[in-house]
Amino acid sequence: MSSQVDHPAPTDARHPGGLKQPDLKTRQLRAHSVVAVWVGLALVAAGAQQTLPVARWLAVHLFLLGAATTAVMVWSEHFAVALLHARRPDERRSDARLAAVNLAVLGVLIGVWLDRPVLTGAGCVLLVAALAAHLVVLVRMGRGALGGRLARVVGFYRAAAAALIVGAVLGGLIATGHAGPRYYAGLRLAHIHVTLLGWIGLPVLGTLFMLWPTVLGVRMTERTTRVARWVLALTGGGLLTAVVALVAGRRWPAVAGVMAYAVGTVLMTTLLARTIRRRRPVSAAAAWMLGAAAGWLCAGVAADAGVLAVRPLTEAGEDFTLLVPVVIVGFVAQVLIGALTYLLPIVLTGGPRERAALRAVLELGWPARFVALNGGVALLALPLPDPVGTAGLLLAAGAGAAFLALLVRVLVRRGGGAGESPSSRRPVLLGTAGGTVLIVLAVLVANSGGGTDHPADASRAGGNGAAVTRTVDVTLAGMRIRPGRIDVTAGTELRLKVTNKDAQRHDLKVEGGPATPLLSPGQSRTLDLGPVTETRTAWCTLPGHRAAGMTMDIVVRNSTDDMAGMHDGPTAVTDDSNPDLSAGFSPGWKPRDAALAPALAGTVHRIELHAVRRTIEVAPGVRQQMWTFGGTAPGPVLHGRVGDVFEVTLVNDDPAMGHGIDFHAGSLSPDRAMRTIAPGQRLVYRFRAERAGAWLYHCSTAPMLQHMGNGMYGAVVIDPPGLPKVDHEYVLVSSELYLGTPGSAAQVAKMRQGAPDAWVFNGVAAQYAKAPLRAKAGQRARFWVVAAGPGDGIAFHIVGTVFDTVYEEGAYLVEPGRPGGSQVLGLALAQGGFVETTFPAAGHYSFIDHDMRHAEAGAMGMVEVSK
Ligand SMILES: [Cu+2]
Repeated sequence: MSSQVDHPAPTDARHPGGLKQPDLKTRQLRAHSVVAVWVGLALVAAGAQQTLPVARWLAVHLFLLGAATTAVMVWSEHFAVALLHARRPDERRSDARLAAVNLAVLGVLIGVWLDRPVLTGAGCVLLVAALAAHLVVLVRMGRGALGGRLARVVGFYRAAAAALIVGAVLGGLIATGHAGPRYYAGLRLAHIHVTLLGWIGLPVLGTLFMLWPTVLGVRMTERTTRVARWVLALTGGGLLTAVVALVAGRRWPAVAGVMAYAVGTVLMTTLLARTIRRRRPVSAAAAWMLGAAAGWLCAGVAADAGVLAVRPLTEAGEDFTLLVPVVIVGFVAQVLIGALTYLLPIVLTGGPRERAALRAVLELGWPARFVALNGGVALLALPLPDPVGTAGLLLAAGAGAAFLALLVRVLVRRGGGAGESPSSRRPVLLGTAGGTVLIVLAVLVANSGGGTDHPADASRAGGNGAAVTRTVDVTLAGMRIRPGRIDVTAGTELRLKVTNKDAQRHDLKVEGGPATPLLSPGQSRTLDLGPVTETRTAWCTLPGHRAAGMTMDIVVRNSTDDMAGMHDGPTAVTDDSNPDLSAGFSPGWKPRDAALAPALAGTVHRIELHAVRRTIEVAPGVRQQMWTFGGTAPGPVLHGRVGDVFEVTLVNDDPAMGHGIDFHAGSLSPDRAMRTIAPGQRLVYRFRAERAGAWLYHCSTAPMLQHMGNGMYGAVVIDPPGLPKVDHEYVLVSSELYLGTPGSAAQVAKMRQGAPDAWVFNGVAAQYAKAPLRAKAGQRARFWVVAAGPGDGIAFHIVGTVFDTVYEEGAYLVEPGRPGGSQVLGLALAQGGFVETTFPAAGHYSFIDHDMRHAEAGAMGMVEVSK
């Protein structure tokens, strides 16, 4: 009978998969056990969605990379032998390849899980090697083999193996952080396409060519061989084009490639349709499901091409995830259910009567299940509001569960069947059980992730047309979440578009709400919070990151609040959370010149200082109202020599508050000179600088904690007699920075607790990290330092240097020509001094407060030393 040649696997129905050989059975059993283990782990990961940072990634990869890869490897080799009538490859080598693939997958999964790029990379390399070996076997098998009319189908398996090799390389680049933010989106899209449409899609497509006619109970049409060749060329070639284009970031060739793939699937579906004859199919249920599955693949791929055509590639990644339910549930899971419905009765029974009885059980209520499954997929795929999407999920899951129940019933009944050798059935039973779990998992995976994949459009939700939808861009970078606070009106439908702009990975978890997966650099994800009715926090779940400051507040205001709308806009700027020091300063921002201006000429210096409030950029992108002397915080540096007289006129230009001034450099009765003057008043403060040193001046009005904490301080530098000239002379006034409304309870509480938002040099956090001081190798530099507080002193240190001169509070502690050196200028509050050093070579020398709590929160800068 010629059909023996035409459709070898299914028509060789008593022994599909050649299960006659006992050793093969054992191997199949082993392989299926491995698949089942992967699936079980995937279920655990899918269930742990909200608690584990990479749970969703793990669930998807345990399912598709672990379980599906093992299954595809085993079955593609098996079917290839049958289709080509070739000799079975060496078993030990087959087992070795399979073991290598599983080991590789394990390495990749653990590597990503523990964030060990080396392990991930090694896993990818091993995976590529094992798949290359698999591909070589599939290619060699074709040589000299007799081949049948469906030998062409083996081409699909070869293309699939090549696809996974490409997918593994791309995935490896992404997972090990080699993609880089610029190419990230394109590489990720290419990775998803090549694995889903190539590794999973192509073998299923190929297998359909032989499964379909047998399900219908007809001979395949004459044109099958030709069509198979065309379909392979279109899908394989199209996919290759799309992947190359996506990697290169070129949209239109990618669209063309996906369109070609779509045309290939349509061509195949057309062939399936032409094969339909008037006679009753062997299994109408299986036929309908396989047909619908092919339809979903066509629809999914066409929609994918549409998404790529209208959306920038950087955003298409999010939309593509919407197609996952279509491909995994509509196509893969449905093919699986259809195939099992047809194959199981053939596999499990001996005679036609028994077979018909069993088929009747498996087809029980199939029209309803068919409608539920496909209706569910449709609801999941369409951009419908959430209740409808959930209904779709329940429908699809219900259909899967119903089939599972029927399977269990069949398997339990068959378990006690007479005339059957239980051991010969075991592999099949296990494979079947694995397959059904796959279906359930597919539904789970496709829709897990805290609703982030669901296209629920919040603005369309419910009948409440008044609901406001707001999308806020949230960035993760430099141990900060920005904005640090989002103010919303109660009931606002809030969406967070979370982007990781850091070099390391982060995620974002909303209290009692959804969480993003662990985001690699450049990756972004949208969290749909739905209507927000109470204040919540959000944070990065990685160990220590929350404590380091990666938190965000979502603050709900009543809609009647007259503040409503004040913070609306894409980036509601925080006013009281720790600044993001990795961010850039606003355009036009200038650092405060740290160079010490020459001493004032003459011996009497008349200076007018205005007490005035100013809003200043005190940290990257953070503006804060400061109370200042002369419009800057710290106020101007007064530089003179011993014996100079300073006549400072303080003018209080503050609209509402009294201020005074206290110069530590002078010695005089405080009563009149340091009195508080009312707004609009003037005060002359006259002192003679009788001793050298770096002195503090500050506001003398109570509460001084607040006046100083809000910026009212400065330095007076009086050169010691005979001070040698140096190449560079800098002044750095250290202080704390307290954000928030000046004088507010919250801000003052931070001052009292000694919990500043930042520590700063010359008033601005990290300013000399962004705008380094400059020097040349071998040059000598002097750093004057004054500790203004109001709460913390300083341990001033310059990384990579030794101080050969230390002048602390009026005396030399260390001088050149003596053996001792110094590493730190330690100043208690209100103390001052200077250090000198010579930069030994070109390089970047950080200067810091060696109290690392201070350094890491802004008290750091850089001296860039050139040759
Ligand atoms: Cu004051």
